[in-house]
Amino acid sequence: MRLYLALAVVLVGACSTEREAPLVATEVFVTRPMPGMKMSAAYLTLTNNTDDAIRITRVASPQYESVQMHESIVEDGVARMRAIPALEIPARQTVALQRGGKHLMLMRPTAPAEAVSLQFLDGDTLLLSVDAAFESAPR
Ligand SMILES: [Cu+2]
Repeated sequence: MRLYLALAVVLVGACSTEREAPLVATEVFVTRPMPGMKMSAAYLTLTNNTDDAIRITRVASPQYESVQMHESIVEDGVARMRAIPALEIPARQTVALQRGGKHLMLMRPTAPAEAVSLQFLDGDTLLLSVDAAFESAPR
């Protein structure tokens, strides 16, 4: 019985450590570049587990020359994207970056890669680093 309890504590401990990381990314994936295009989009869900808003002012990736935070908007009936200067995740909230909404634009790959590492920063402070796989088939 004692052993079971100890195991349960370890398991719960591992889970809550994961859950209690200040900023957590889930459902991360990167689109394969469209033919002839040197850009991909990245989608993910970001959860802020702290009591303060988290502000992402910059995203970087070693596999791309540039990463921009974008927002899809409809202007005069035309769908467009525009760069957003920062992404704020309110305290204890989740923000989804998804098709038709906010997303990351990965521009100009530096080398062929099968995985993409994304670094989320506030100024020069690294908030989170995640590895993402390309989605298996283009949609
Ligand atoms: Cu975009």
